[in-house]
Amino acid sequence: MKKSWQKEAVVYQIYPMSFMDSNNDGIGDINGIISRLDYLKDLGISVIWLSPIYMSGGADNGYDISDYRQIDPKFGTMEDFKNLLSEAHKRGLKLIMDGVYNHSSDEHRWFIEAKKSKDNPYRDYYIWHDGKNGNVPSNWQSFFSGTTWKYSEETGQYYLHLFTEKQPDLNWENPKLRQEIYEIMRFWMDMGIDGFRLDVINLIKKEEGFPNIKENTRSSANECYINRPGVHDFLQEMNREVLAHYDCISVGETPDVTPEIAALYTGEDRNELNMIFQFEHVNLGGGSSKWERGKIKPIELKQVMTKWQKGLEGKGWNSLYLSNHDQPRLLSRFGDDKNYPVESAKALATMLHTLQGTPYVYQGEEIGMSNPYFNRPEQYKDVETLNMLKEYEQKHGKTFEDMLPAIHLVGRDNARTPMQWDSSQYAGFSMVEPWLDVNKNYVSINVASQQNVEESVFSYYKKLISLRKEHEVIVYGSYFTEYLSEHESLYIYTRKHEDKTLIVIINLSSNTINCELPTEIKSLISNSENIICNYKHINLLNFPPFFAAAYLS
Ligand code: TEU
Ligand code: CA
Repeated sequence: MKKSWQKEAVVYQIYPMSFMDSNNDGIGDINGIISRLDYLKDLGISVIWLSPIYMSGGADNGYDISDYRQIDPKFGTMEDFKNLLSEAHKRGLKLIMDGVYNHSSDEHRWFIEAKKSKDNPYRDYYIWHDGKNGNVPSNWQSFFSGTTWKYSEETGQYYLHLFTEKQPDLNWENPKLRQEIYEIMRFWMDMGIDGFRLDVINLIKKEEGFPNIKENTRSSANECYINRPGVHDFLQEMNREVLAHYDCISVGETPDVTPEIAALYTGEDRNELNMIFQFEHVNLGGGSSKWERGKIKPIELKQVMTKWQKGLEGKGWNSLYLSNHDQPRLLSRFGDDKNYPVESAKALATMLHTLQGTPYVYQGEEIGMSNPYFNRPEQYKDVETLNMLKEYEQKHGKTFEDMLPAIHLVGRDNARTPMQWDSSQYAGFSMVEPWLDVNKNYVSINVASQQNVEESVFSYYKKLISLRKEHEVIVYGSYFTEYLSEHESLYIYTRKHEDKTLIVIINLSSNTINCELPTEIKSLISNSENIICNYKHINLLNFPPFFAAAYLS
């Protein structure tokens, strides 16, 4: 396997609106991020990924971009951004930006032009259709509720939007559009950024003729606009035109992929992307849609992680994440935020940092932030949640109260509450009331109370990140072998690199597990050093709730 800084990195995702507010308007900003760079340096991460800070229509918190080359004034100025970049680089931190190129904002100059007339030079930057039999062109459903087609009065045609109607899809079939995107990417790369996280990049190719989705299933959507074969031509072109010319990191966000498909996006000889975000583990919990999900069994999580470890081994590279700005807090989803918040935060972190792949830490998980469980409708801001509420009310007569359990479980606002820096009002995020309420638990769960405290979740993350720098086996270790794979909650695996073996044991449940370890593991451990553990005393017959330990031999 080729060695690279992309594989050795630990990436930290910043959601700028909620990270740090420097000018007290209640919204996080670039100068706020600069003021916290030393914190990130102390944590030990090597790459910062910034969710979008470009000029935006504000319909999807920045994922609806109205000018790809400007900074949204609510975050600061271009000068502030350049300053952030140089301050990050000064500290040896790399910085990557979000590239949102499947769609723009309807407030983008291109779209304002395009919708004017059918012969406007920008018309073909977007996807237009007359409709079929006096109706929408297809039965496709938006990720954010309702049809994906919006009728545009000016020209009597529909345009496609896989997300909100304020996010028209860009037409990648148009070579001029593709060149514009590559130029934008070069603009930022030439400024000195270190790469891109590419938003829903496996959706950019749509099936010709826009066939109807047969059933509302994933494989059916795959026949229309997800992972279409032609997407690889676009990505190889993007690689040739942009990525290959820089020493950069490229990570694609790709819903609905399998390891086989992921190998196509990330295979080293394929010249597409370094790595992708798959969704299988975050989509666990059953149900026909996101809002019908239930609890996740530890064994299901084990099985998915193992599937991806084995599936990409030698064929591609994993991105490892348990949360981001679209997911609930990992502690609340995979751990036990009521009874074992600290233990489960550490156990899950152990898994995140010791599987093969590049770990991504989402702001706040390193101090064990959990879902806020807001109970009032006005506390929710996310367009996905708000649209869902409208849809479920219209279609199924459901009220906010009816939907609250689902929102508590998977709503996106759960992860977007302001970063908890200290126990002062508004958690040290701002001096004024923030755009989204602070989680009430900030009084006890915050950075100030954890930095330099040995037992804290923060110190545990710091330790894991530093172990990655010390031991190559954590990065490059291969030959993932799982033990007791049928066990309902003990996750046990080893990884090998040269003459080193890493052994990891994690109890993914809130129960104490009595279990005799396999002989092979016992003998490996007997000749090894314990490099991290989230309990003071280790008893290898009796694993307390969310026990986690890693050994090196
Ligand atoms: O997310 C894409 C995506 O798949 C999400 O819509 C996901 O399915 C959903 O959030 C799960 O509930 C990306 C961005 O990460 C997200 O913030 C944007 O809203 C979306 O694309 C549109 O740009
Ligand atoms: Ca601000």
